[in-house]
Amino acid sequence: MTRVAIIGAGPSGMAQLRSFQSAQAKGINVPEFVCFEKQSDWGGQWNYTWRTGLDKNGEPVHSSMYRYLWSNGPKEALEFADYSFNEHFGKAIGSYPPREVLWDYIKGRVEKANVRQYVRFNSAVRHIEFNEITQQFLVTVHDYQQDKMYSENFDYVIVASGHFSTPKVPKYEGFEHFGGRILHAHDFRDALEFKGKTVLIVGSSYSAEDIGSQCYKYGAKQIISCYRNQPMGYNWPVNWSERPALLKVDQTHAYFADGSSIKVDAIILCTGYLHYFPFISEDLRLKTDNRLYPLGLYKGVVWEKNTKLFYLGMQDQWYTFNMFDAQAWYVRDIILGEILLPSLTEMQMHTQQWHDTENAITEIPDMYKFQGDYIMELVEETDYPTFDIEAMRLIFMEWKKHKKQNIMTFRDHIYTSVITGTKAALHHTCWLDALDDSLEAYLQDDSAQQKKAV
Ligand code: FAD
Ligand code: NA7
Repeated sequence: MTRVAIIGAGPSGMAQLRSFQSAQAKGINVPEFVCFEKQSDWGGQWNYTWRTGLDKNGEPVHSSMYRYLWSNGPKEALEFADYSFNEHFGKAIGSYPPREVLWDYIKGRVEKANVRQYVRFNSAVRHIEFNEITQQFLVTVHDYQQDKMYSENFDYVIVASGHFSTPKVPKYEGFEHFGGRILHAHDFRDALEFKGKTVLIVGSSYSAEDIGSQCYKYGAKQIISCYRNQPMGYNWPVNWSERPALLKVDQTHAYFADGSSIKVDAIILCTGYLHYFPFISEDLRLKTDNRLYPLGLYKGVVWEKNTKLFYLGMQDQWYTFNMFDAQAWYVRDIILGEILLPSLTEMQMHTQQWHDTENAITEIPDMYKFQGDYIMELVEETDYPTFDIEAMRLIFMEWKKHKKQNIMTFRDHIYTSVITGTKAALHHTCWLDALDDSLEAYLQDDSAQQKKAV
């Protein structure tokens, strides 16, 4: 029987499981699929751990998420087309749920689909190589439950191991002598650690914006963020300022490209992540920076030089869960023989065109359009329920506008679901005041609290 290995049970791997199960439910014969997950539960980044460094098995800790993390984009732009928020929660909720609430939602769909049985947990994939003679992959796994290594053959491999876990760590003069804590965003867990402190944030993208906002919300004395290219440029609170590039530090101070310096207590490097796949043989390994259309992947998923290998979720992400779905359904249909691939040259030309189009983008809103168009190109080729991507693009435009208006209140806005037409409910507490972000606190009866509109 044809065998498919899925590496990782984060949202991308879970989408792949659901895609096979949905075909099965329609009476279609699907291959045997096995998902290997190195953690003891599914959810990938959304499966929070307080640990940093190594996990209980000695594997690098995967999740970079932290306490009090709320969705950084509207949930209406990431909703599954086949499993709505309404279906899961049975009522309208706010548009920017905390991590635990989104984790619950992702799990709800795959629990309903009953696909947990296909996941081998505590199983870290150690090595994947392709045998030209048998035309199969040999996948070597460390099963931590039995503490044994074993290898199995598969006809297809789908890599869904994520790319926001291996920190990109720049080096600055003086780091060895700095008297405070230096950490990468990957190891940031609890903003309360920085209460009353002056924090330097290096970087100007999502982690910088959100970790700085966390520190502000939980009582940091002062925040300085610095950029090497573009400032984030929001209307920051009075105790948050942006400076140009960091040049060096000494035991107490940070020095910037504009000649200024300031005493800081801690430095958080929000400098991004590496696409890192040490478990894949060199010839099959994706090498890319964090971008919307990496080279080497036809339709963003097919490894052009060996079309039995696929990568899911390797793009920089405006869209997330519904993009992973579009990819998973598309990959499934290639494996099922429903979609036929063109020649290598045609695939490469197609990829190059999209890659060049991405390179020509100068405005952020064009990125929403670009990724939306990409998703629709995949959706149209499968039976994944189609949805109004243009309506989602408009939600992103609103989101951007709200962030510009006030970076500390954008999460208090609500949107209408593109999937169900349901308007989100105003959350009972403003984001800045909502210090308890547990599932229970978030879903508690709204009438007990005073609603505050923006
Ligand atoms: P991951 O979630 O990274 O899952 C990959 C899985 O593969 C993990 O479970 C991991 O344990 C497993 N794995 C890795 N290597 C191996 C191996 N060798 N063997 C076996 N298993 C392995 N997205 C949003 O939509 N909204 C947000 O608000 C948001 N906030 C974010 C905040 C942070 C700090 C980060 C880092 C990301 C955020 N994201 C957000 C993006 C997030 O990456 C995606 O939502 C999503 O988790 C990606 O899913 P994935 O399955 O591709 O990868
Ligand atoms: P991103 O989005 O890849 O951004 C990385 C940031 O780090 C970006 O601003 C970079 O600046 C900056 N960077 C990278 N290297 C350096 C050095 N050497 N010095 C200074 N600044 C540097 O990663 P994030 O962690 O913000 O976001 C990843 C995901 O996590 C995202 O999907 C979110 O949802 C959460 P540049 O712009 O290149 O000048």
